[in-house]
Amino acid sequence: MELDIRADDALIVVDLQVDFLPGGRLAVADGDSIVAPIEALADRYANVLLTQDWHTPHHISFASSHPGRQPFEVINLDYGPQVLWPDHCVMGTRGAEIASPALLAKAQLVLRKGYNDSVDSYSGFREADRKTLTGLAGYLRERGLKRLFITGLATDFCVNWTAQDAAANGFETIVIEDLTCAIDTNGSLASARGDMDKAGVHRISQAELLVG
Ligand code: VGL
Ligand code: ZN
Repeated sequence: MELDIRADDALIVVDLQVDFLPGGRLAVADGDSIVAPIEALADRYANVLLTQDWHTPHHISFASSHPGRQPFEVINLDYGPQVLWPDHCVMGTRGAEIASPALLAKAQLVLRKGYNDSVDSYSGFREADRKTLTGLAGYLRERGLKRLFITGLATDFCVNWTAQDAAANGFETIVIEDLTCAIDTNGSLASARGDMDKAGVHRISQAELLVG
């Protein structure tokens, strides 16, 4: 697939935050390697949007909120299975900051998610209860942004869920896979790829973007 970049496209950079980079509290391997290439790509888009994981201090997705549980264990909550994580991206802390000042300066919207104490939100569109909406779909529709190019962290969690919900909302959705990095716990990367394919999400490499 070869794609040109249009004026009504949006580049969505998912959760490029200090805690998800090496040295952070939920570091994604090689996460730092995609920062400069995403910054360069962002200069080719008229519309750049960011998502920001933004949790309460004792968020339900933290293993520390469940005595006796360890990070990367899965528990069942009323909305379904939940992977437990190390404490990360606590609202207002250094770890929650967007790791790229250049992207932060360029962003037209920084969409925070995961701020409800008792519900996680991998997706930028909809919380893990699959009911509570963030408003992102309405924002994109009102702005006439039709095609979404998704990059960032992590491929198998927040990129995956955001991309699936984007496609479900009728947006043409393209994940630029080599501008994402995965956590890959318990086969999560392989299942994320299968789920994105089923949802009609296109997965491309940045080389497929035509320089125009
Ligand atoms: C993410 C795990 C927990 C992500 C966020 O950005 O992919 N993963 N919170
Ligand atoms: Zn999180």
